[in-house]
Amino acid sequence: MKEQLKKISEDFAVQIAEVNDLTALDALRVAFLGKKGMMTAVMKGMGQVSPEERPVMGQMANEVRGKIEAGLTSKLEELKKAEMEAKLKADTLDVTMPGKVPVKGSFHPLQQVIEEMENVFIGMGYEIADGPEVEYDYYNFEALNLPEGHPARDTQDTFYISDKVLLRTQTSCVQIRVMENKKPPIKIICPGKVYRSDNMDATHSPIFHQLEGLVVDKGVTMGDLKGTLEVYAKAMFGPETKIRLRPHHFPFTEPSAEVDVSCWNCGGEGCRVCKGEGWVEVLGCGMVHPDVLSRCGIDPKEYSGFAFGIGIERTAMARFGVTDLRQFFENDKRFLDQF
Ligand code: 2NM
Repeated sequence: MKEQLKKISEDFAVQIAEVNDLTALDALRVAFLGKKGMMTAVMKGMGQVSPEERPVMGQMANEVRGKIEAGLTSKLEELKKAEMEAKLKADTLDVTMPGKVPVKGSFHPLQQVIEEMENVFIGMGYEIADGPEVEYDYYNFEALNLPEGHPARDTQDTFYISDKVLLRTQTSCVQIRVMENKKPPIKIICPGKVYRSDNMDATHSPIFHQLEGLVVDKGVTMGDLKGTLEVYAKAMFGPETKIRLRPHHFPFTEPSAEVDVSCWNCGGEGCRVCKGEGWVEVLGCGMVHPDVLSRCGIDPKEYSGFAFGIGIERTAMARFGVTDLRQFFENDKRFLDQF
């Protein structure tokens, strides 16, 4: 038995040295200390040992078992430590590596122009109103003095959803809805998308953007309109900018006018931007037609109002020197990155 224990002890010393993972370690534990393991077999033979020798053998067996247990424990710790070290090494953070610079986006040039315009009018006390892009024929045309068969409807041919439902051709429908629902004073701007069944070219698009303004109160005059547009023009095109109103016709305003600003490029001398004119047309406006007011439940004898409509694309083309409107809709990053 003594020989047997000595052999077990030596075998264990050799085999534990070769273990280098947890599975092998467990297999070794089972082989030496398990129920069917070598130590158990030795202990079973203890009954055959003479009573004198038994305490000596017992002590020796305990020593061998203790040595095996200690060997297994220290190997386990060694393996765990190695595993942790490997993990730490793999997770190393190199703080000297160059950082990743996040790609910073920017607002679309049309959105930039819309926000600039909004800020000018917010500064004059206007509120922003919006409404549906899919509209009733009534709000888009009829309420604005454009009954069925009116020749001006041809210049605003749009996309019909049904007989009475269409894609709005201007944002004026939002203003009609506001006038129907709110008593004056009214002081609003309506920026948004509008639709016309035009073919795409350098100056036309079936989808474009407008910002329309509306003021209704007691005693609102054409002078108020002109002063308002002067503030707008100076803010958008520079403090030296002059404006001029040319008589025009819109069915929903009377009188109506088209508005030119002195050329921001040459100051009025005449250049490529203003095509030698010294002036550039930037918007349409007028005093809200009394029939439009009364149709919305506003008494034209008590109240008057002015309105104006500004084309966003056109203003953005002027502002950024863009000559082809299609570039705003193509989403070519090389174009957009310039703004
Ligand atoms: C323009 C030109 C002139 C306009 C009129 C109205 C409303 F709803 F009050 F009648 N909203 N917008 C108007 C007037 C729009 O765009 C060139």
